[in-house]
Amino acid sequence: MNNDGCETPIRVPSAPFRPGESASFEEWSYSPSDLMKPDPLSCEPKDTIPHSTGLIRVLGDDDSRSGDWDPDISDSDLLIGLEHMVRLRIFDDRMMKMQRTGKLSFYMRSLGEEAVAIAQTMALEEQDWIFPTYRQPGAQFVRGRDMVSMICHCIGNVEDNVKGRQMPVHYTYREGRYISVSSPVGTQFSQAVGVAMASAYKGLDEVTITWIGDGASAEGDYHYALNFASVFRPPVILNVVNNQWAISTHANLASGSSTFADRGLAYDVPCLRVDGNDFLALYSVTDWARKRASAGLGATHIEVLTYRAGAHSSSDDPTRYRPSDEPDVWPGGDPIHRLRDHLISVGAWTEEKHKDLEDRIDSEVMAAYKEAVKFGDLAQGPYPSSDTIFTEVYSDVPWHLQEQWDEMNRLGGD
Ligand SMILES: Cc1ncc(C[n+]2csc(CCOP(=O)(O)OP(=O)(O)O)c2C)c(N)n1
Ligand SMILES: [Mg+2]
Repeated sequence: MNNDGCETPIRVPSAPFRPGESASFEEWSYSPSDLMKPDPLSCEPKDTIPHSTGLIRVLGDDDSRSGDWDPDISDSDLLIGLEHMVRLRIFDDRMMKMQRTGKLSFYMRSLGEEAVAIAQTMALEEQDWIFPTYRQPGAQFVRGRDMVSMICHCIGNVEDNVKGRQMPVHYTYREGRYISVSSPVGTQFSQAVGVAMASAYKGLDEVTITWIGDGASAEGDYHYALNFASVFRPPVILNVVNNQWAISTHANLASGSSTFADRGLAYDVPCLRVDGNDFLALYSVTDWARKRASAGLGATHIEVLTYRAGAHSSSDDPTRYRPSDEPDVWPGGDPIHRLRDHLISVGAWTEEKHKDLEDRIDSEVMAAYKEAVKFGDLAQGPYPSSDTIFTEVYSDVPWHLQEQWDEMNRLGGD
């Protein structure tokens, strides 16, 4: 039977819960002590079979950190990570409000997924390349991007570093080796493998990290990337962020495998499945994968198990396709609360300090917005000059574009 109750010769998985139903997930039985950490320098792909079907965790349900995967990271660095996550959440909240009041044309939040890019980028070296999706803007905070410049991009004003050529949130940050987010989803995966191959060819200690969504991992780009990673063993970290949804399509339509992680085993690449709301576990698996990559042992394939707690984008209404209580019953909890509660439990943080941090960051975001609109707002501009349509792609503008450029000027383009 398919979803409509008709006999069908093919299996068409339906989402486990739809609006009006009550969502529930099985309690996670995975604990930090379940999985040992293999030596990254001698581990064979087949040694990671348990890691691709289980779940690597460090932060337990009692807020403590433990297990073989507990990484070498200090409380002071964890506090930096916590601050970046809080900054991203507040930035997202404010920008979404700007979108709702007509000050931005479009926006996408990372709600519930803040730990992913922030923990993983913190585990890298600064020369490493980042090939993100729109759900990893947090990596830019780790790499030091100024919030004013991010807002200028989202508005598309004269200070937008990509001059209005990209959708909002599809950032480019050259100084941070953060490669332009692609609107056609999935393209970054094979590009990342290519760049990693180039780094290896040049003999540089540069690792490339990339992410793809569960939905986009059903595309060919994902498999091309894995195949090249399997054959050439470049220094690349390939993450599939399984946040359960691809807009309104459930993750179960993107893969028939038991987990997203274990698909990489067929390509003879080590595979890890990690609790994506556990900052410490994310840091740990990325550090492990980087050590292998840097030692010339090739790619690691990681499923980041998480939940997209918000709407897909400002154009989406998830109450149309999933129960409204579903985000609340996700067993992975909230990544910010989990790290905050851990740091409080070891005496490195307090509720009061957390509240002060939120207030300080909220003021920071509002000050950044006021600064950004000095370079133009959505309604009034100024916007990048129309001449920039023709610049910065070719060093010598080809004749057919020059003709169009001249015509635009004749017709009175700005
Ligand atoms: C090649 C391509 N197909 C379709 C789209 C439209 N689209 C944009 S995002 C998206 C869902 C992606 O879901 P997923 O890969 O799970 O990432 P998530 O949004 O959950 O992070 C789709 C279908 C697109 N941008 N590019
Ligand atoms: Mg998804």
